[in-house]
Amino acid sequence: MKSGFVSFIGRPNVGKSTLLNNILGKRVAITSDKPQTTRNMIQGIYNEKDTQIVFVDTPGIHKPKNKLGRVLNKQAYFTINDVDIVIMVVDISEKIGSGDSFIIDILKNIEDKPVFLVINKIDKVPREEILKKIDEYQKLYEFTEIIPVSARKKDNIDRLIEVIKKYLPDNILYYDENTFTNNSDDFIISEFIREKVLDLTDEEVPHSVTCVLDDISEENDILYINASIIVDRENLKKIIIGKNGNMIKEIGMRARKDIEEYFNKKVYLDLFVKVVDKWRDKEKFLNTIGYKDFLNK
Ligand SMILES: Nc1nc2c(ncn2[C@@H]2O[C@H](COP(=O)(O)OP(=O)(O)OP(=O)(O)O)[C@@H](O)[C@H]2O)c(=O)[nH]1
Ligand SMILES: [Mg+2]
Repeated sequence: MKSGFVSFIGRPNVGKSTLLNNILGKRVAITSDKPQTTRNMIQGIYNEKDTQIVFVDTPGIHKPKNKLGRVLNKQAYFTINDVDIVIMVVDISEKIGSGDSFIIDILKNIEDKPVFLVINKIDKVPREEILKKIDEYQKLYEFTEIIPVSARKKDNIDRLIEVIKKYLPDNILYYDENTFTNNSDDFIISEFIREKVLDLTDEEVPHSVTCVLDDISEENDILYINASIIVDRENLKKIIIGKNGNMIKEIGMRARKDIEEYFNKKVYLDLFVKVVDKWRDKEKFLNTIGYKDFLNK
C-alpha cells in the first residue's frame, strides 16, 4: 500500500480544479473560465489498487484586493506545509510572468519534499512549444519532475499518476475506498450554485458573489433545498435576479440539474438573493462562511 498528500498550487485559471476533477473522474471542485473560481481547499481522493492519493486543490495565488483575497492566498500557502508532494500547475499558453516568479519564490523555501511542475493545456499549442516551455521553467527552479498534460483532454494524466506514485511516502489508508472528497454536501451544493453564477455573469459580478445553503431536508427521496446568493451591493441584486426573474430562474435550473446528478435524487431548489454590504472585507461574515481558521494566521 502506498499513500500520501499532493497539492496543486498555481496562478488562477491555469486548470488546477479541472485537473483534479479529471483525475478523479468525478466533479468535486467547480471550474470556470473566470479567474479565482476556487475559494477553499478541496480534497479529492484518488483510489486505485494498493494506492491512495489525497489531492488538495487550492485557490489560485493572486494579488489580493480585499480580506477574502488574502484568505484565499493563505489557504494555498498553508497546504504546502501539510502535503508530501507540491505540484505547481501552469498554463502553457500564458507567458511566464511576475505571478509565476512569486510562486517560484515560495517554492524556493521548500526543503524537504518533491516539487513537480505540471504544464497544463498542451492541447492549446503546437507540440514543439512543449520542450521550449520545459526549458524556460527549468531555468527558474529545479523541479523534481516536469509533466506536460492536458487536463481537459485527459492527455498524459496516467503518466502524472505513475510519477506521483514513485514519491508517495506512506502506507496508510487515510480515507475508506468509497470516499472521494472531504467536502460536505452543503458545500458542494452551494458551489454548484456559485458555478452557475460564474457561467452566466461577467466582469465584477462573479467575484462579488458567494452562495450559502440555508436549509436542506429530504422526504420520499426528494431533496428540498433553500439557498441564498449573496452579493455585496444593491445593484448586483438586480443583475442576479434579471429581467422578469429570468437570470435567477436560469441559475436555479442549471444548478438543480447538477445537484440532481451529483446526489442521484430529485431536487427542489429555492434561491434567494441577499445583499451583505462589502462582505469580502467583513471579518465577521467571512467567519460565518468558513474562513475563520485563516483570517488571523
Ligand atoms: N484548453 C484547455 N483548457 C483548460 C484545460 N484545463 C482547464 N482548462 C480551462 O481553463 C479554465 C480554468 O480552469 P479551472 O480548473 O477553473 O482553473 P483553476 O486553476 O482551478 O482556477 P482558480 O480556481 O481560479 O485558481 C476553464 O475554462 C477550463 O475549462 C486544458 O487542459 N486545456
Ligand atoms: Mg480552481
